[in-house]
Amino acid sequence: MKDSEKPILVTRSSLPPFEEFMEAVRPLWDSVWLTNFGANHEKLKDELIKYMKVPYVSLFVNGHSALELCIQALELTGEVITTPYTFVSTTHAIIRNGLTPVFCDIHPGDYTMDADQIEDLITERTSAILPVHVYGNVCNIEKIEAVARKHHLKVLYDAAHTFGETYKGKGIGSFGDASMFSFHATKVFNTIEGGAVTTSDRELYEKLHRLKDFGIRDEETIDGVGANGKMNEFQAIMGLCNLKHLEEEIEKRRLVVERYRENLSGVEGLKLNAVQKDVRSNYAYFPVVFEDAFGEDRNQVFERLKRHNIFSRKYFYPLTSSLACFEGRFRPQDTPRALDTANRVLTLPISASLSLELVDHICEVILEGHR
Ligand code: T4K
Repeated sequence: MKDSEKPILVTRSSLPPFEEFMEAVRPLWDSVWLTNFGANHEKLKDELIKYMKVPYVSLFVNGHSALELCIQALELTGEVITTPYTFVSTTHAIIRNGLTPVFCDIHPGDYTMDADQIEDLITERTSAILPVHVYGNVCNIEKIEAVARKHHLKVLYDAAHTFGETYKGKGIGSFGDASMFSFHATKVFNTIEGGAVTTSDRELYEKLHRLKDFGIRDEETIDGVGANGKMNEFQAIMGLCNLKHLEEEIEKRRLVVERYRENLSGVEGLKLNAVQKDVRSNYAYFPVVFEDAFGEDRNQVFERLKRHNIFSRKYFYPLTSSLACFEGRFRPQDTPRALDTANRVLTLPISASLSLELVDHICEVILEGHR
């Protein structure tokens, strides 16, 4: 297939040079140590502590297990205040721990949880706040943590989209009680599948270590009802190789975002993602909200892009509070901004390998729908 005939997908995994990965996996054929906290696992963990500017990094087989097990490790109970404007994993992790998600509406500027509405949702059953740095947009950390302190609540961030970001010069994973990151193939940094929890709390780190290894404390003592959430050596090697090229990859993404902004800024009815002060962005996603003034609605643009072989995505539609598996259980209309945004948003293709010419082409196709 010629390059010009290939579909343009919402993203494309970053891979290290083939030989680099093969050289790095070769020693496994001597050591025959494939998983259970091997040498590469330990090396990746050490490198991430430095890169992410956090005291502790616990690696996981994927981001979702990291989130589920972190909720368990924090011993949350009752209700957890969270956002419905996220990938299904966030809500599932709460429910699969036997807890009740209480949905807070989103901020109109950056689509993260509206911190001014949290206090109204607190009851005597609330044990934690679980906000999402959605699209890599950083939540209102100061306000969230002030509310949490006042009401003695835990804070666990779903930071799946914010790998490598900093806020006021601090690693984004250094806030709250803990943060969960995803290293899935579709993310800015990938270990094929993978994830991590970062924390400043040594006790929590040690507990997570045991819980992702079935709750094993030592060969004869299993004192936690854990699961298997361990990252294996092939994943860790992919991470070590990708980490070497990460700054380059983020810079390429920055150029893509800049080009989108040049093409789409100032178009009536098109709302582009917020540019946040004090944040070093990783350019994970490029969401665009189609307001009535644009002339065509989100679904029309989505379909027209498809006819041009361009596959944008409706991240995050539907809201997790309106998923079929929860039918009748939640009231999506109680978070009207989230509901409206989910009906209007498209995330446009973005990856380090997307050429600026293709960005121009995507924008031209979008703007055909502008009245
Ligand atoms: N919290 C939040 C806020 C999250 O967004 C996520 C995951 C999690 C928690 C859970 O973390 P993990 O357990 O996943 O580590 C994708 C990802 O599977 C998921 O990781 C991600 N969020 C979510 C937003 O998107 P899909 O089903 O939309 O991905 P898929 O398979 O359609 O892939 C999208 C595009 O990526 C493809 O069109 C092409 C490209 N791609 C995909 C794969 C799988 C590649 O280039 N290579 C690949 O190997 O869910």
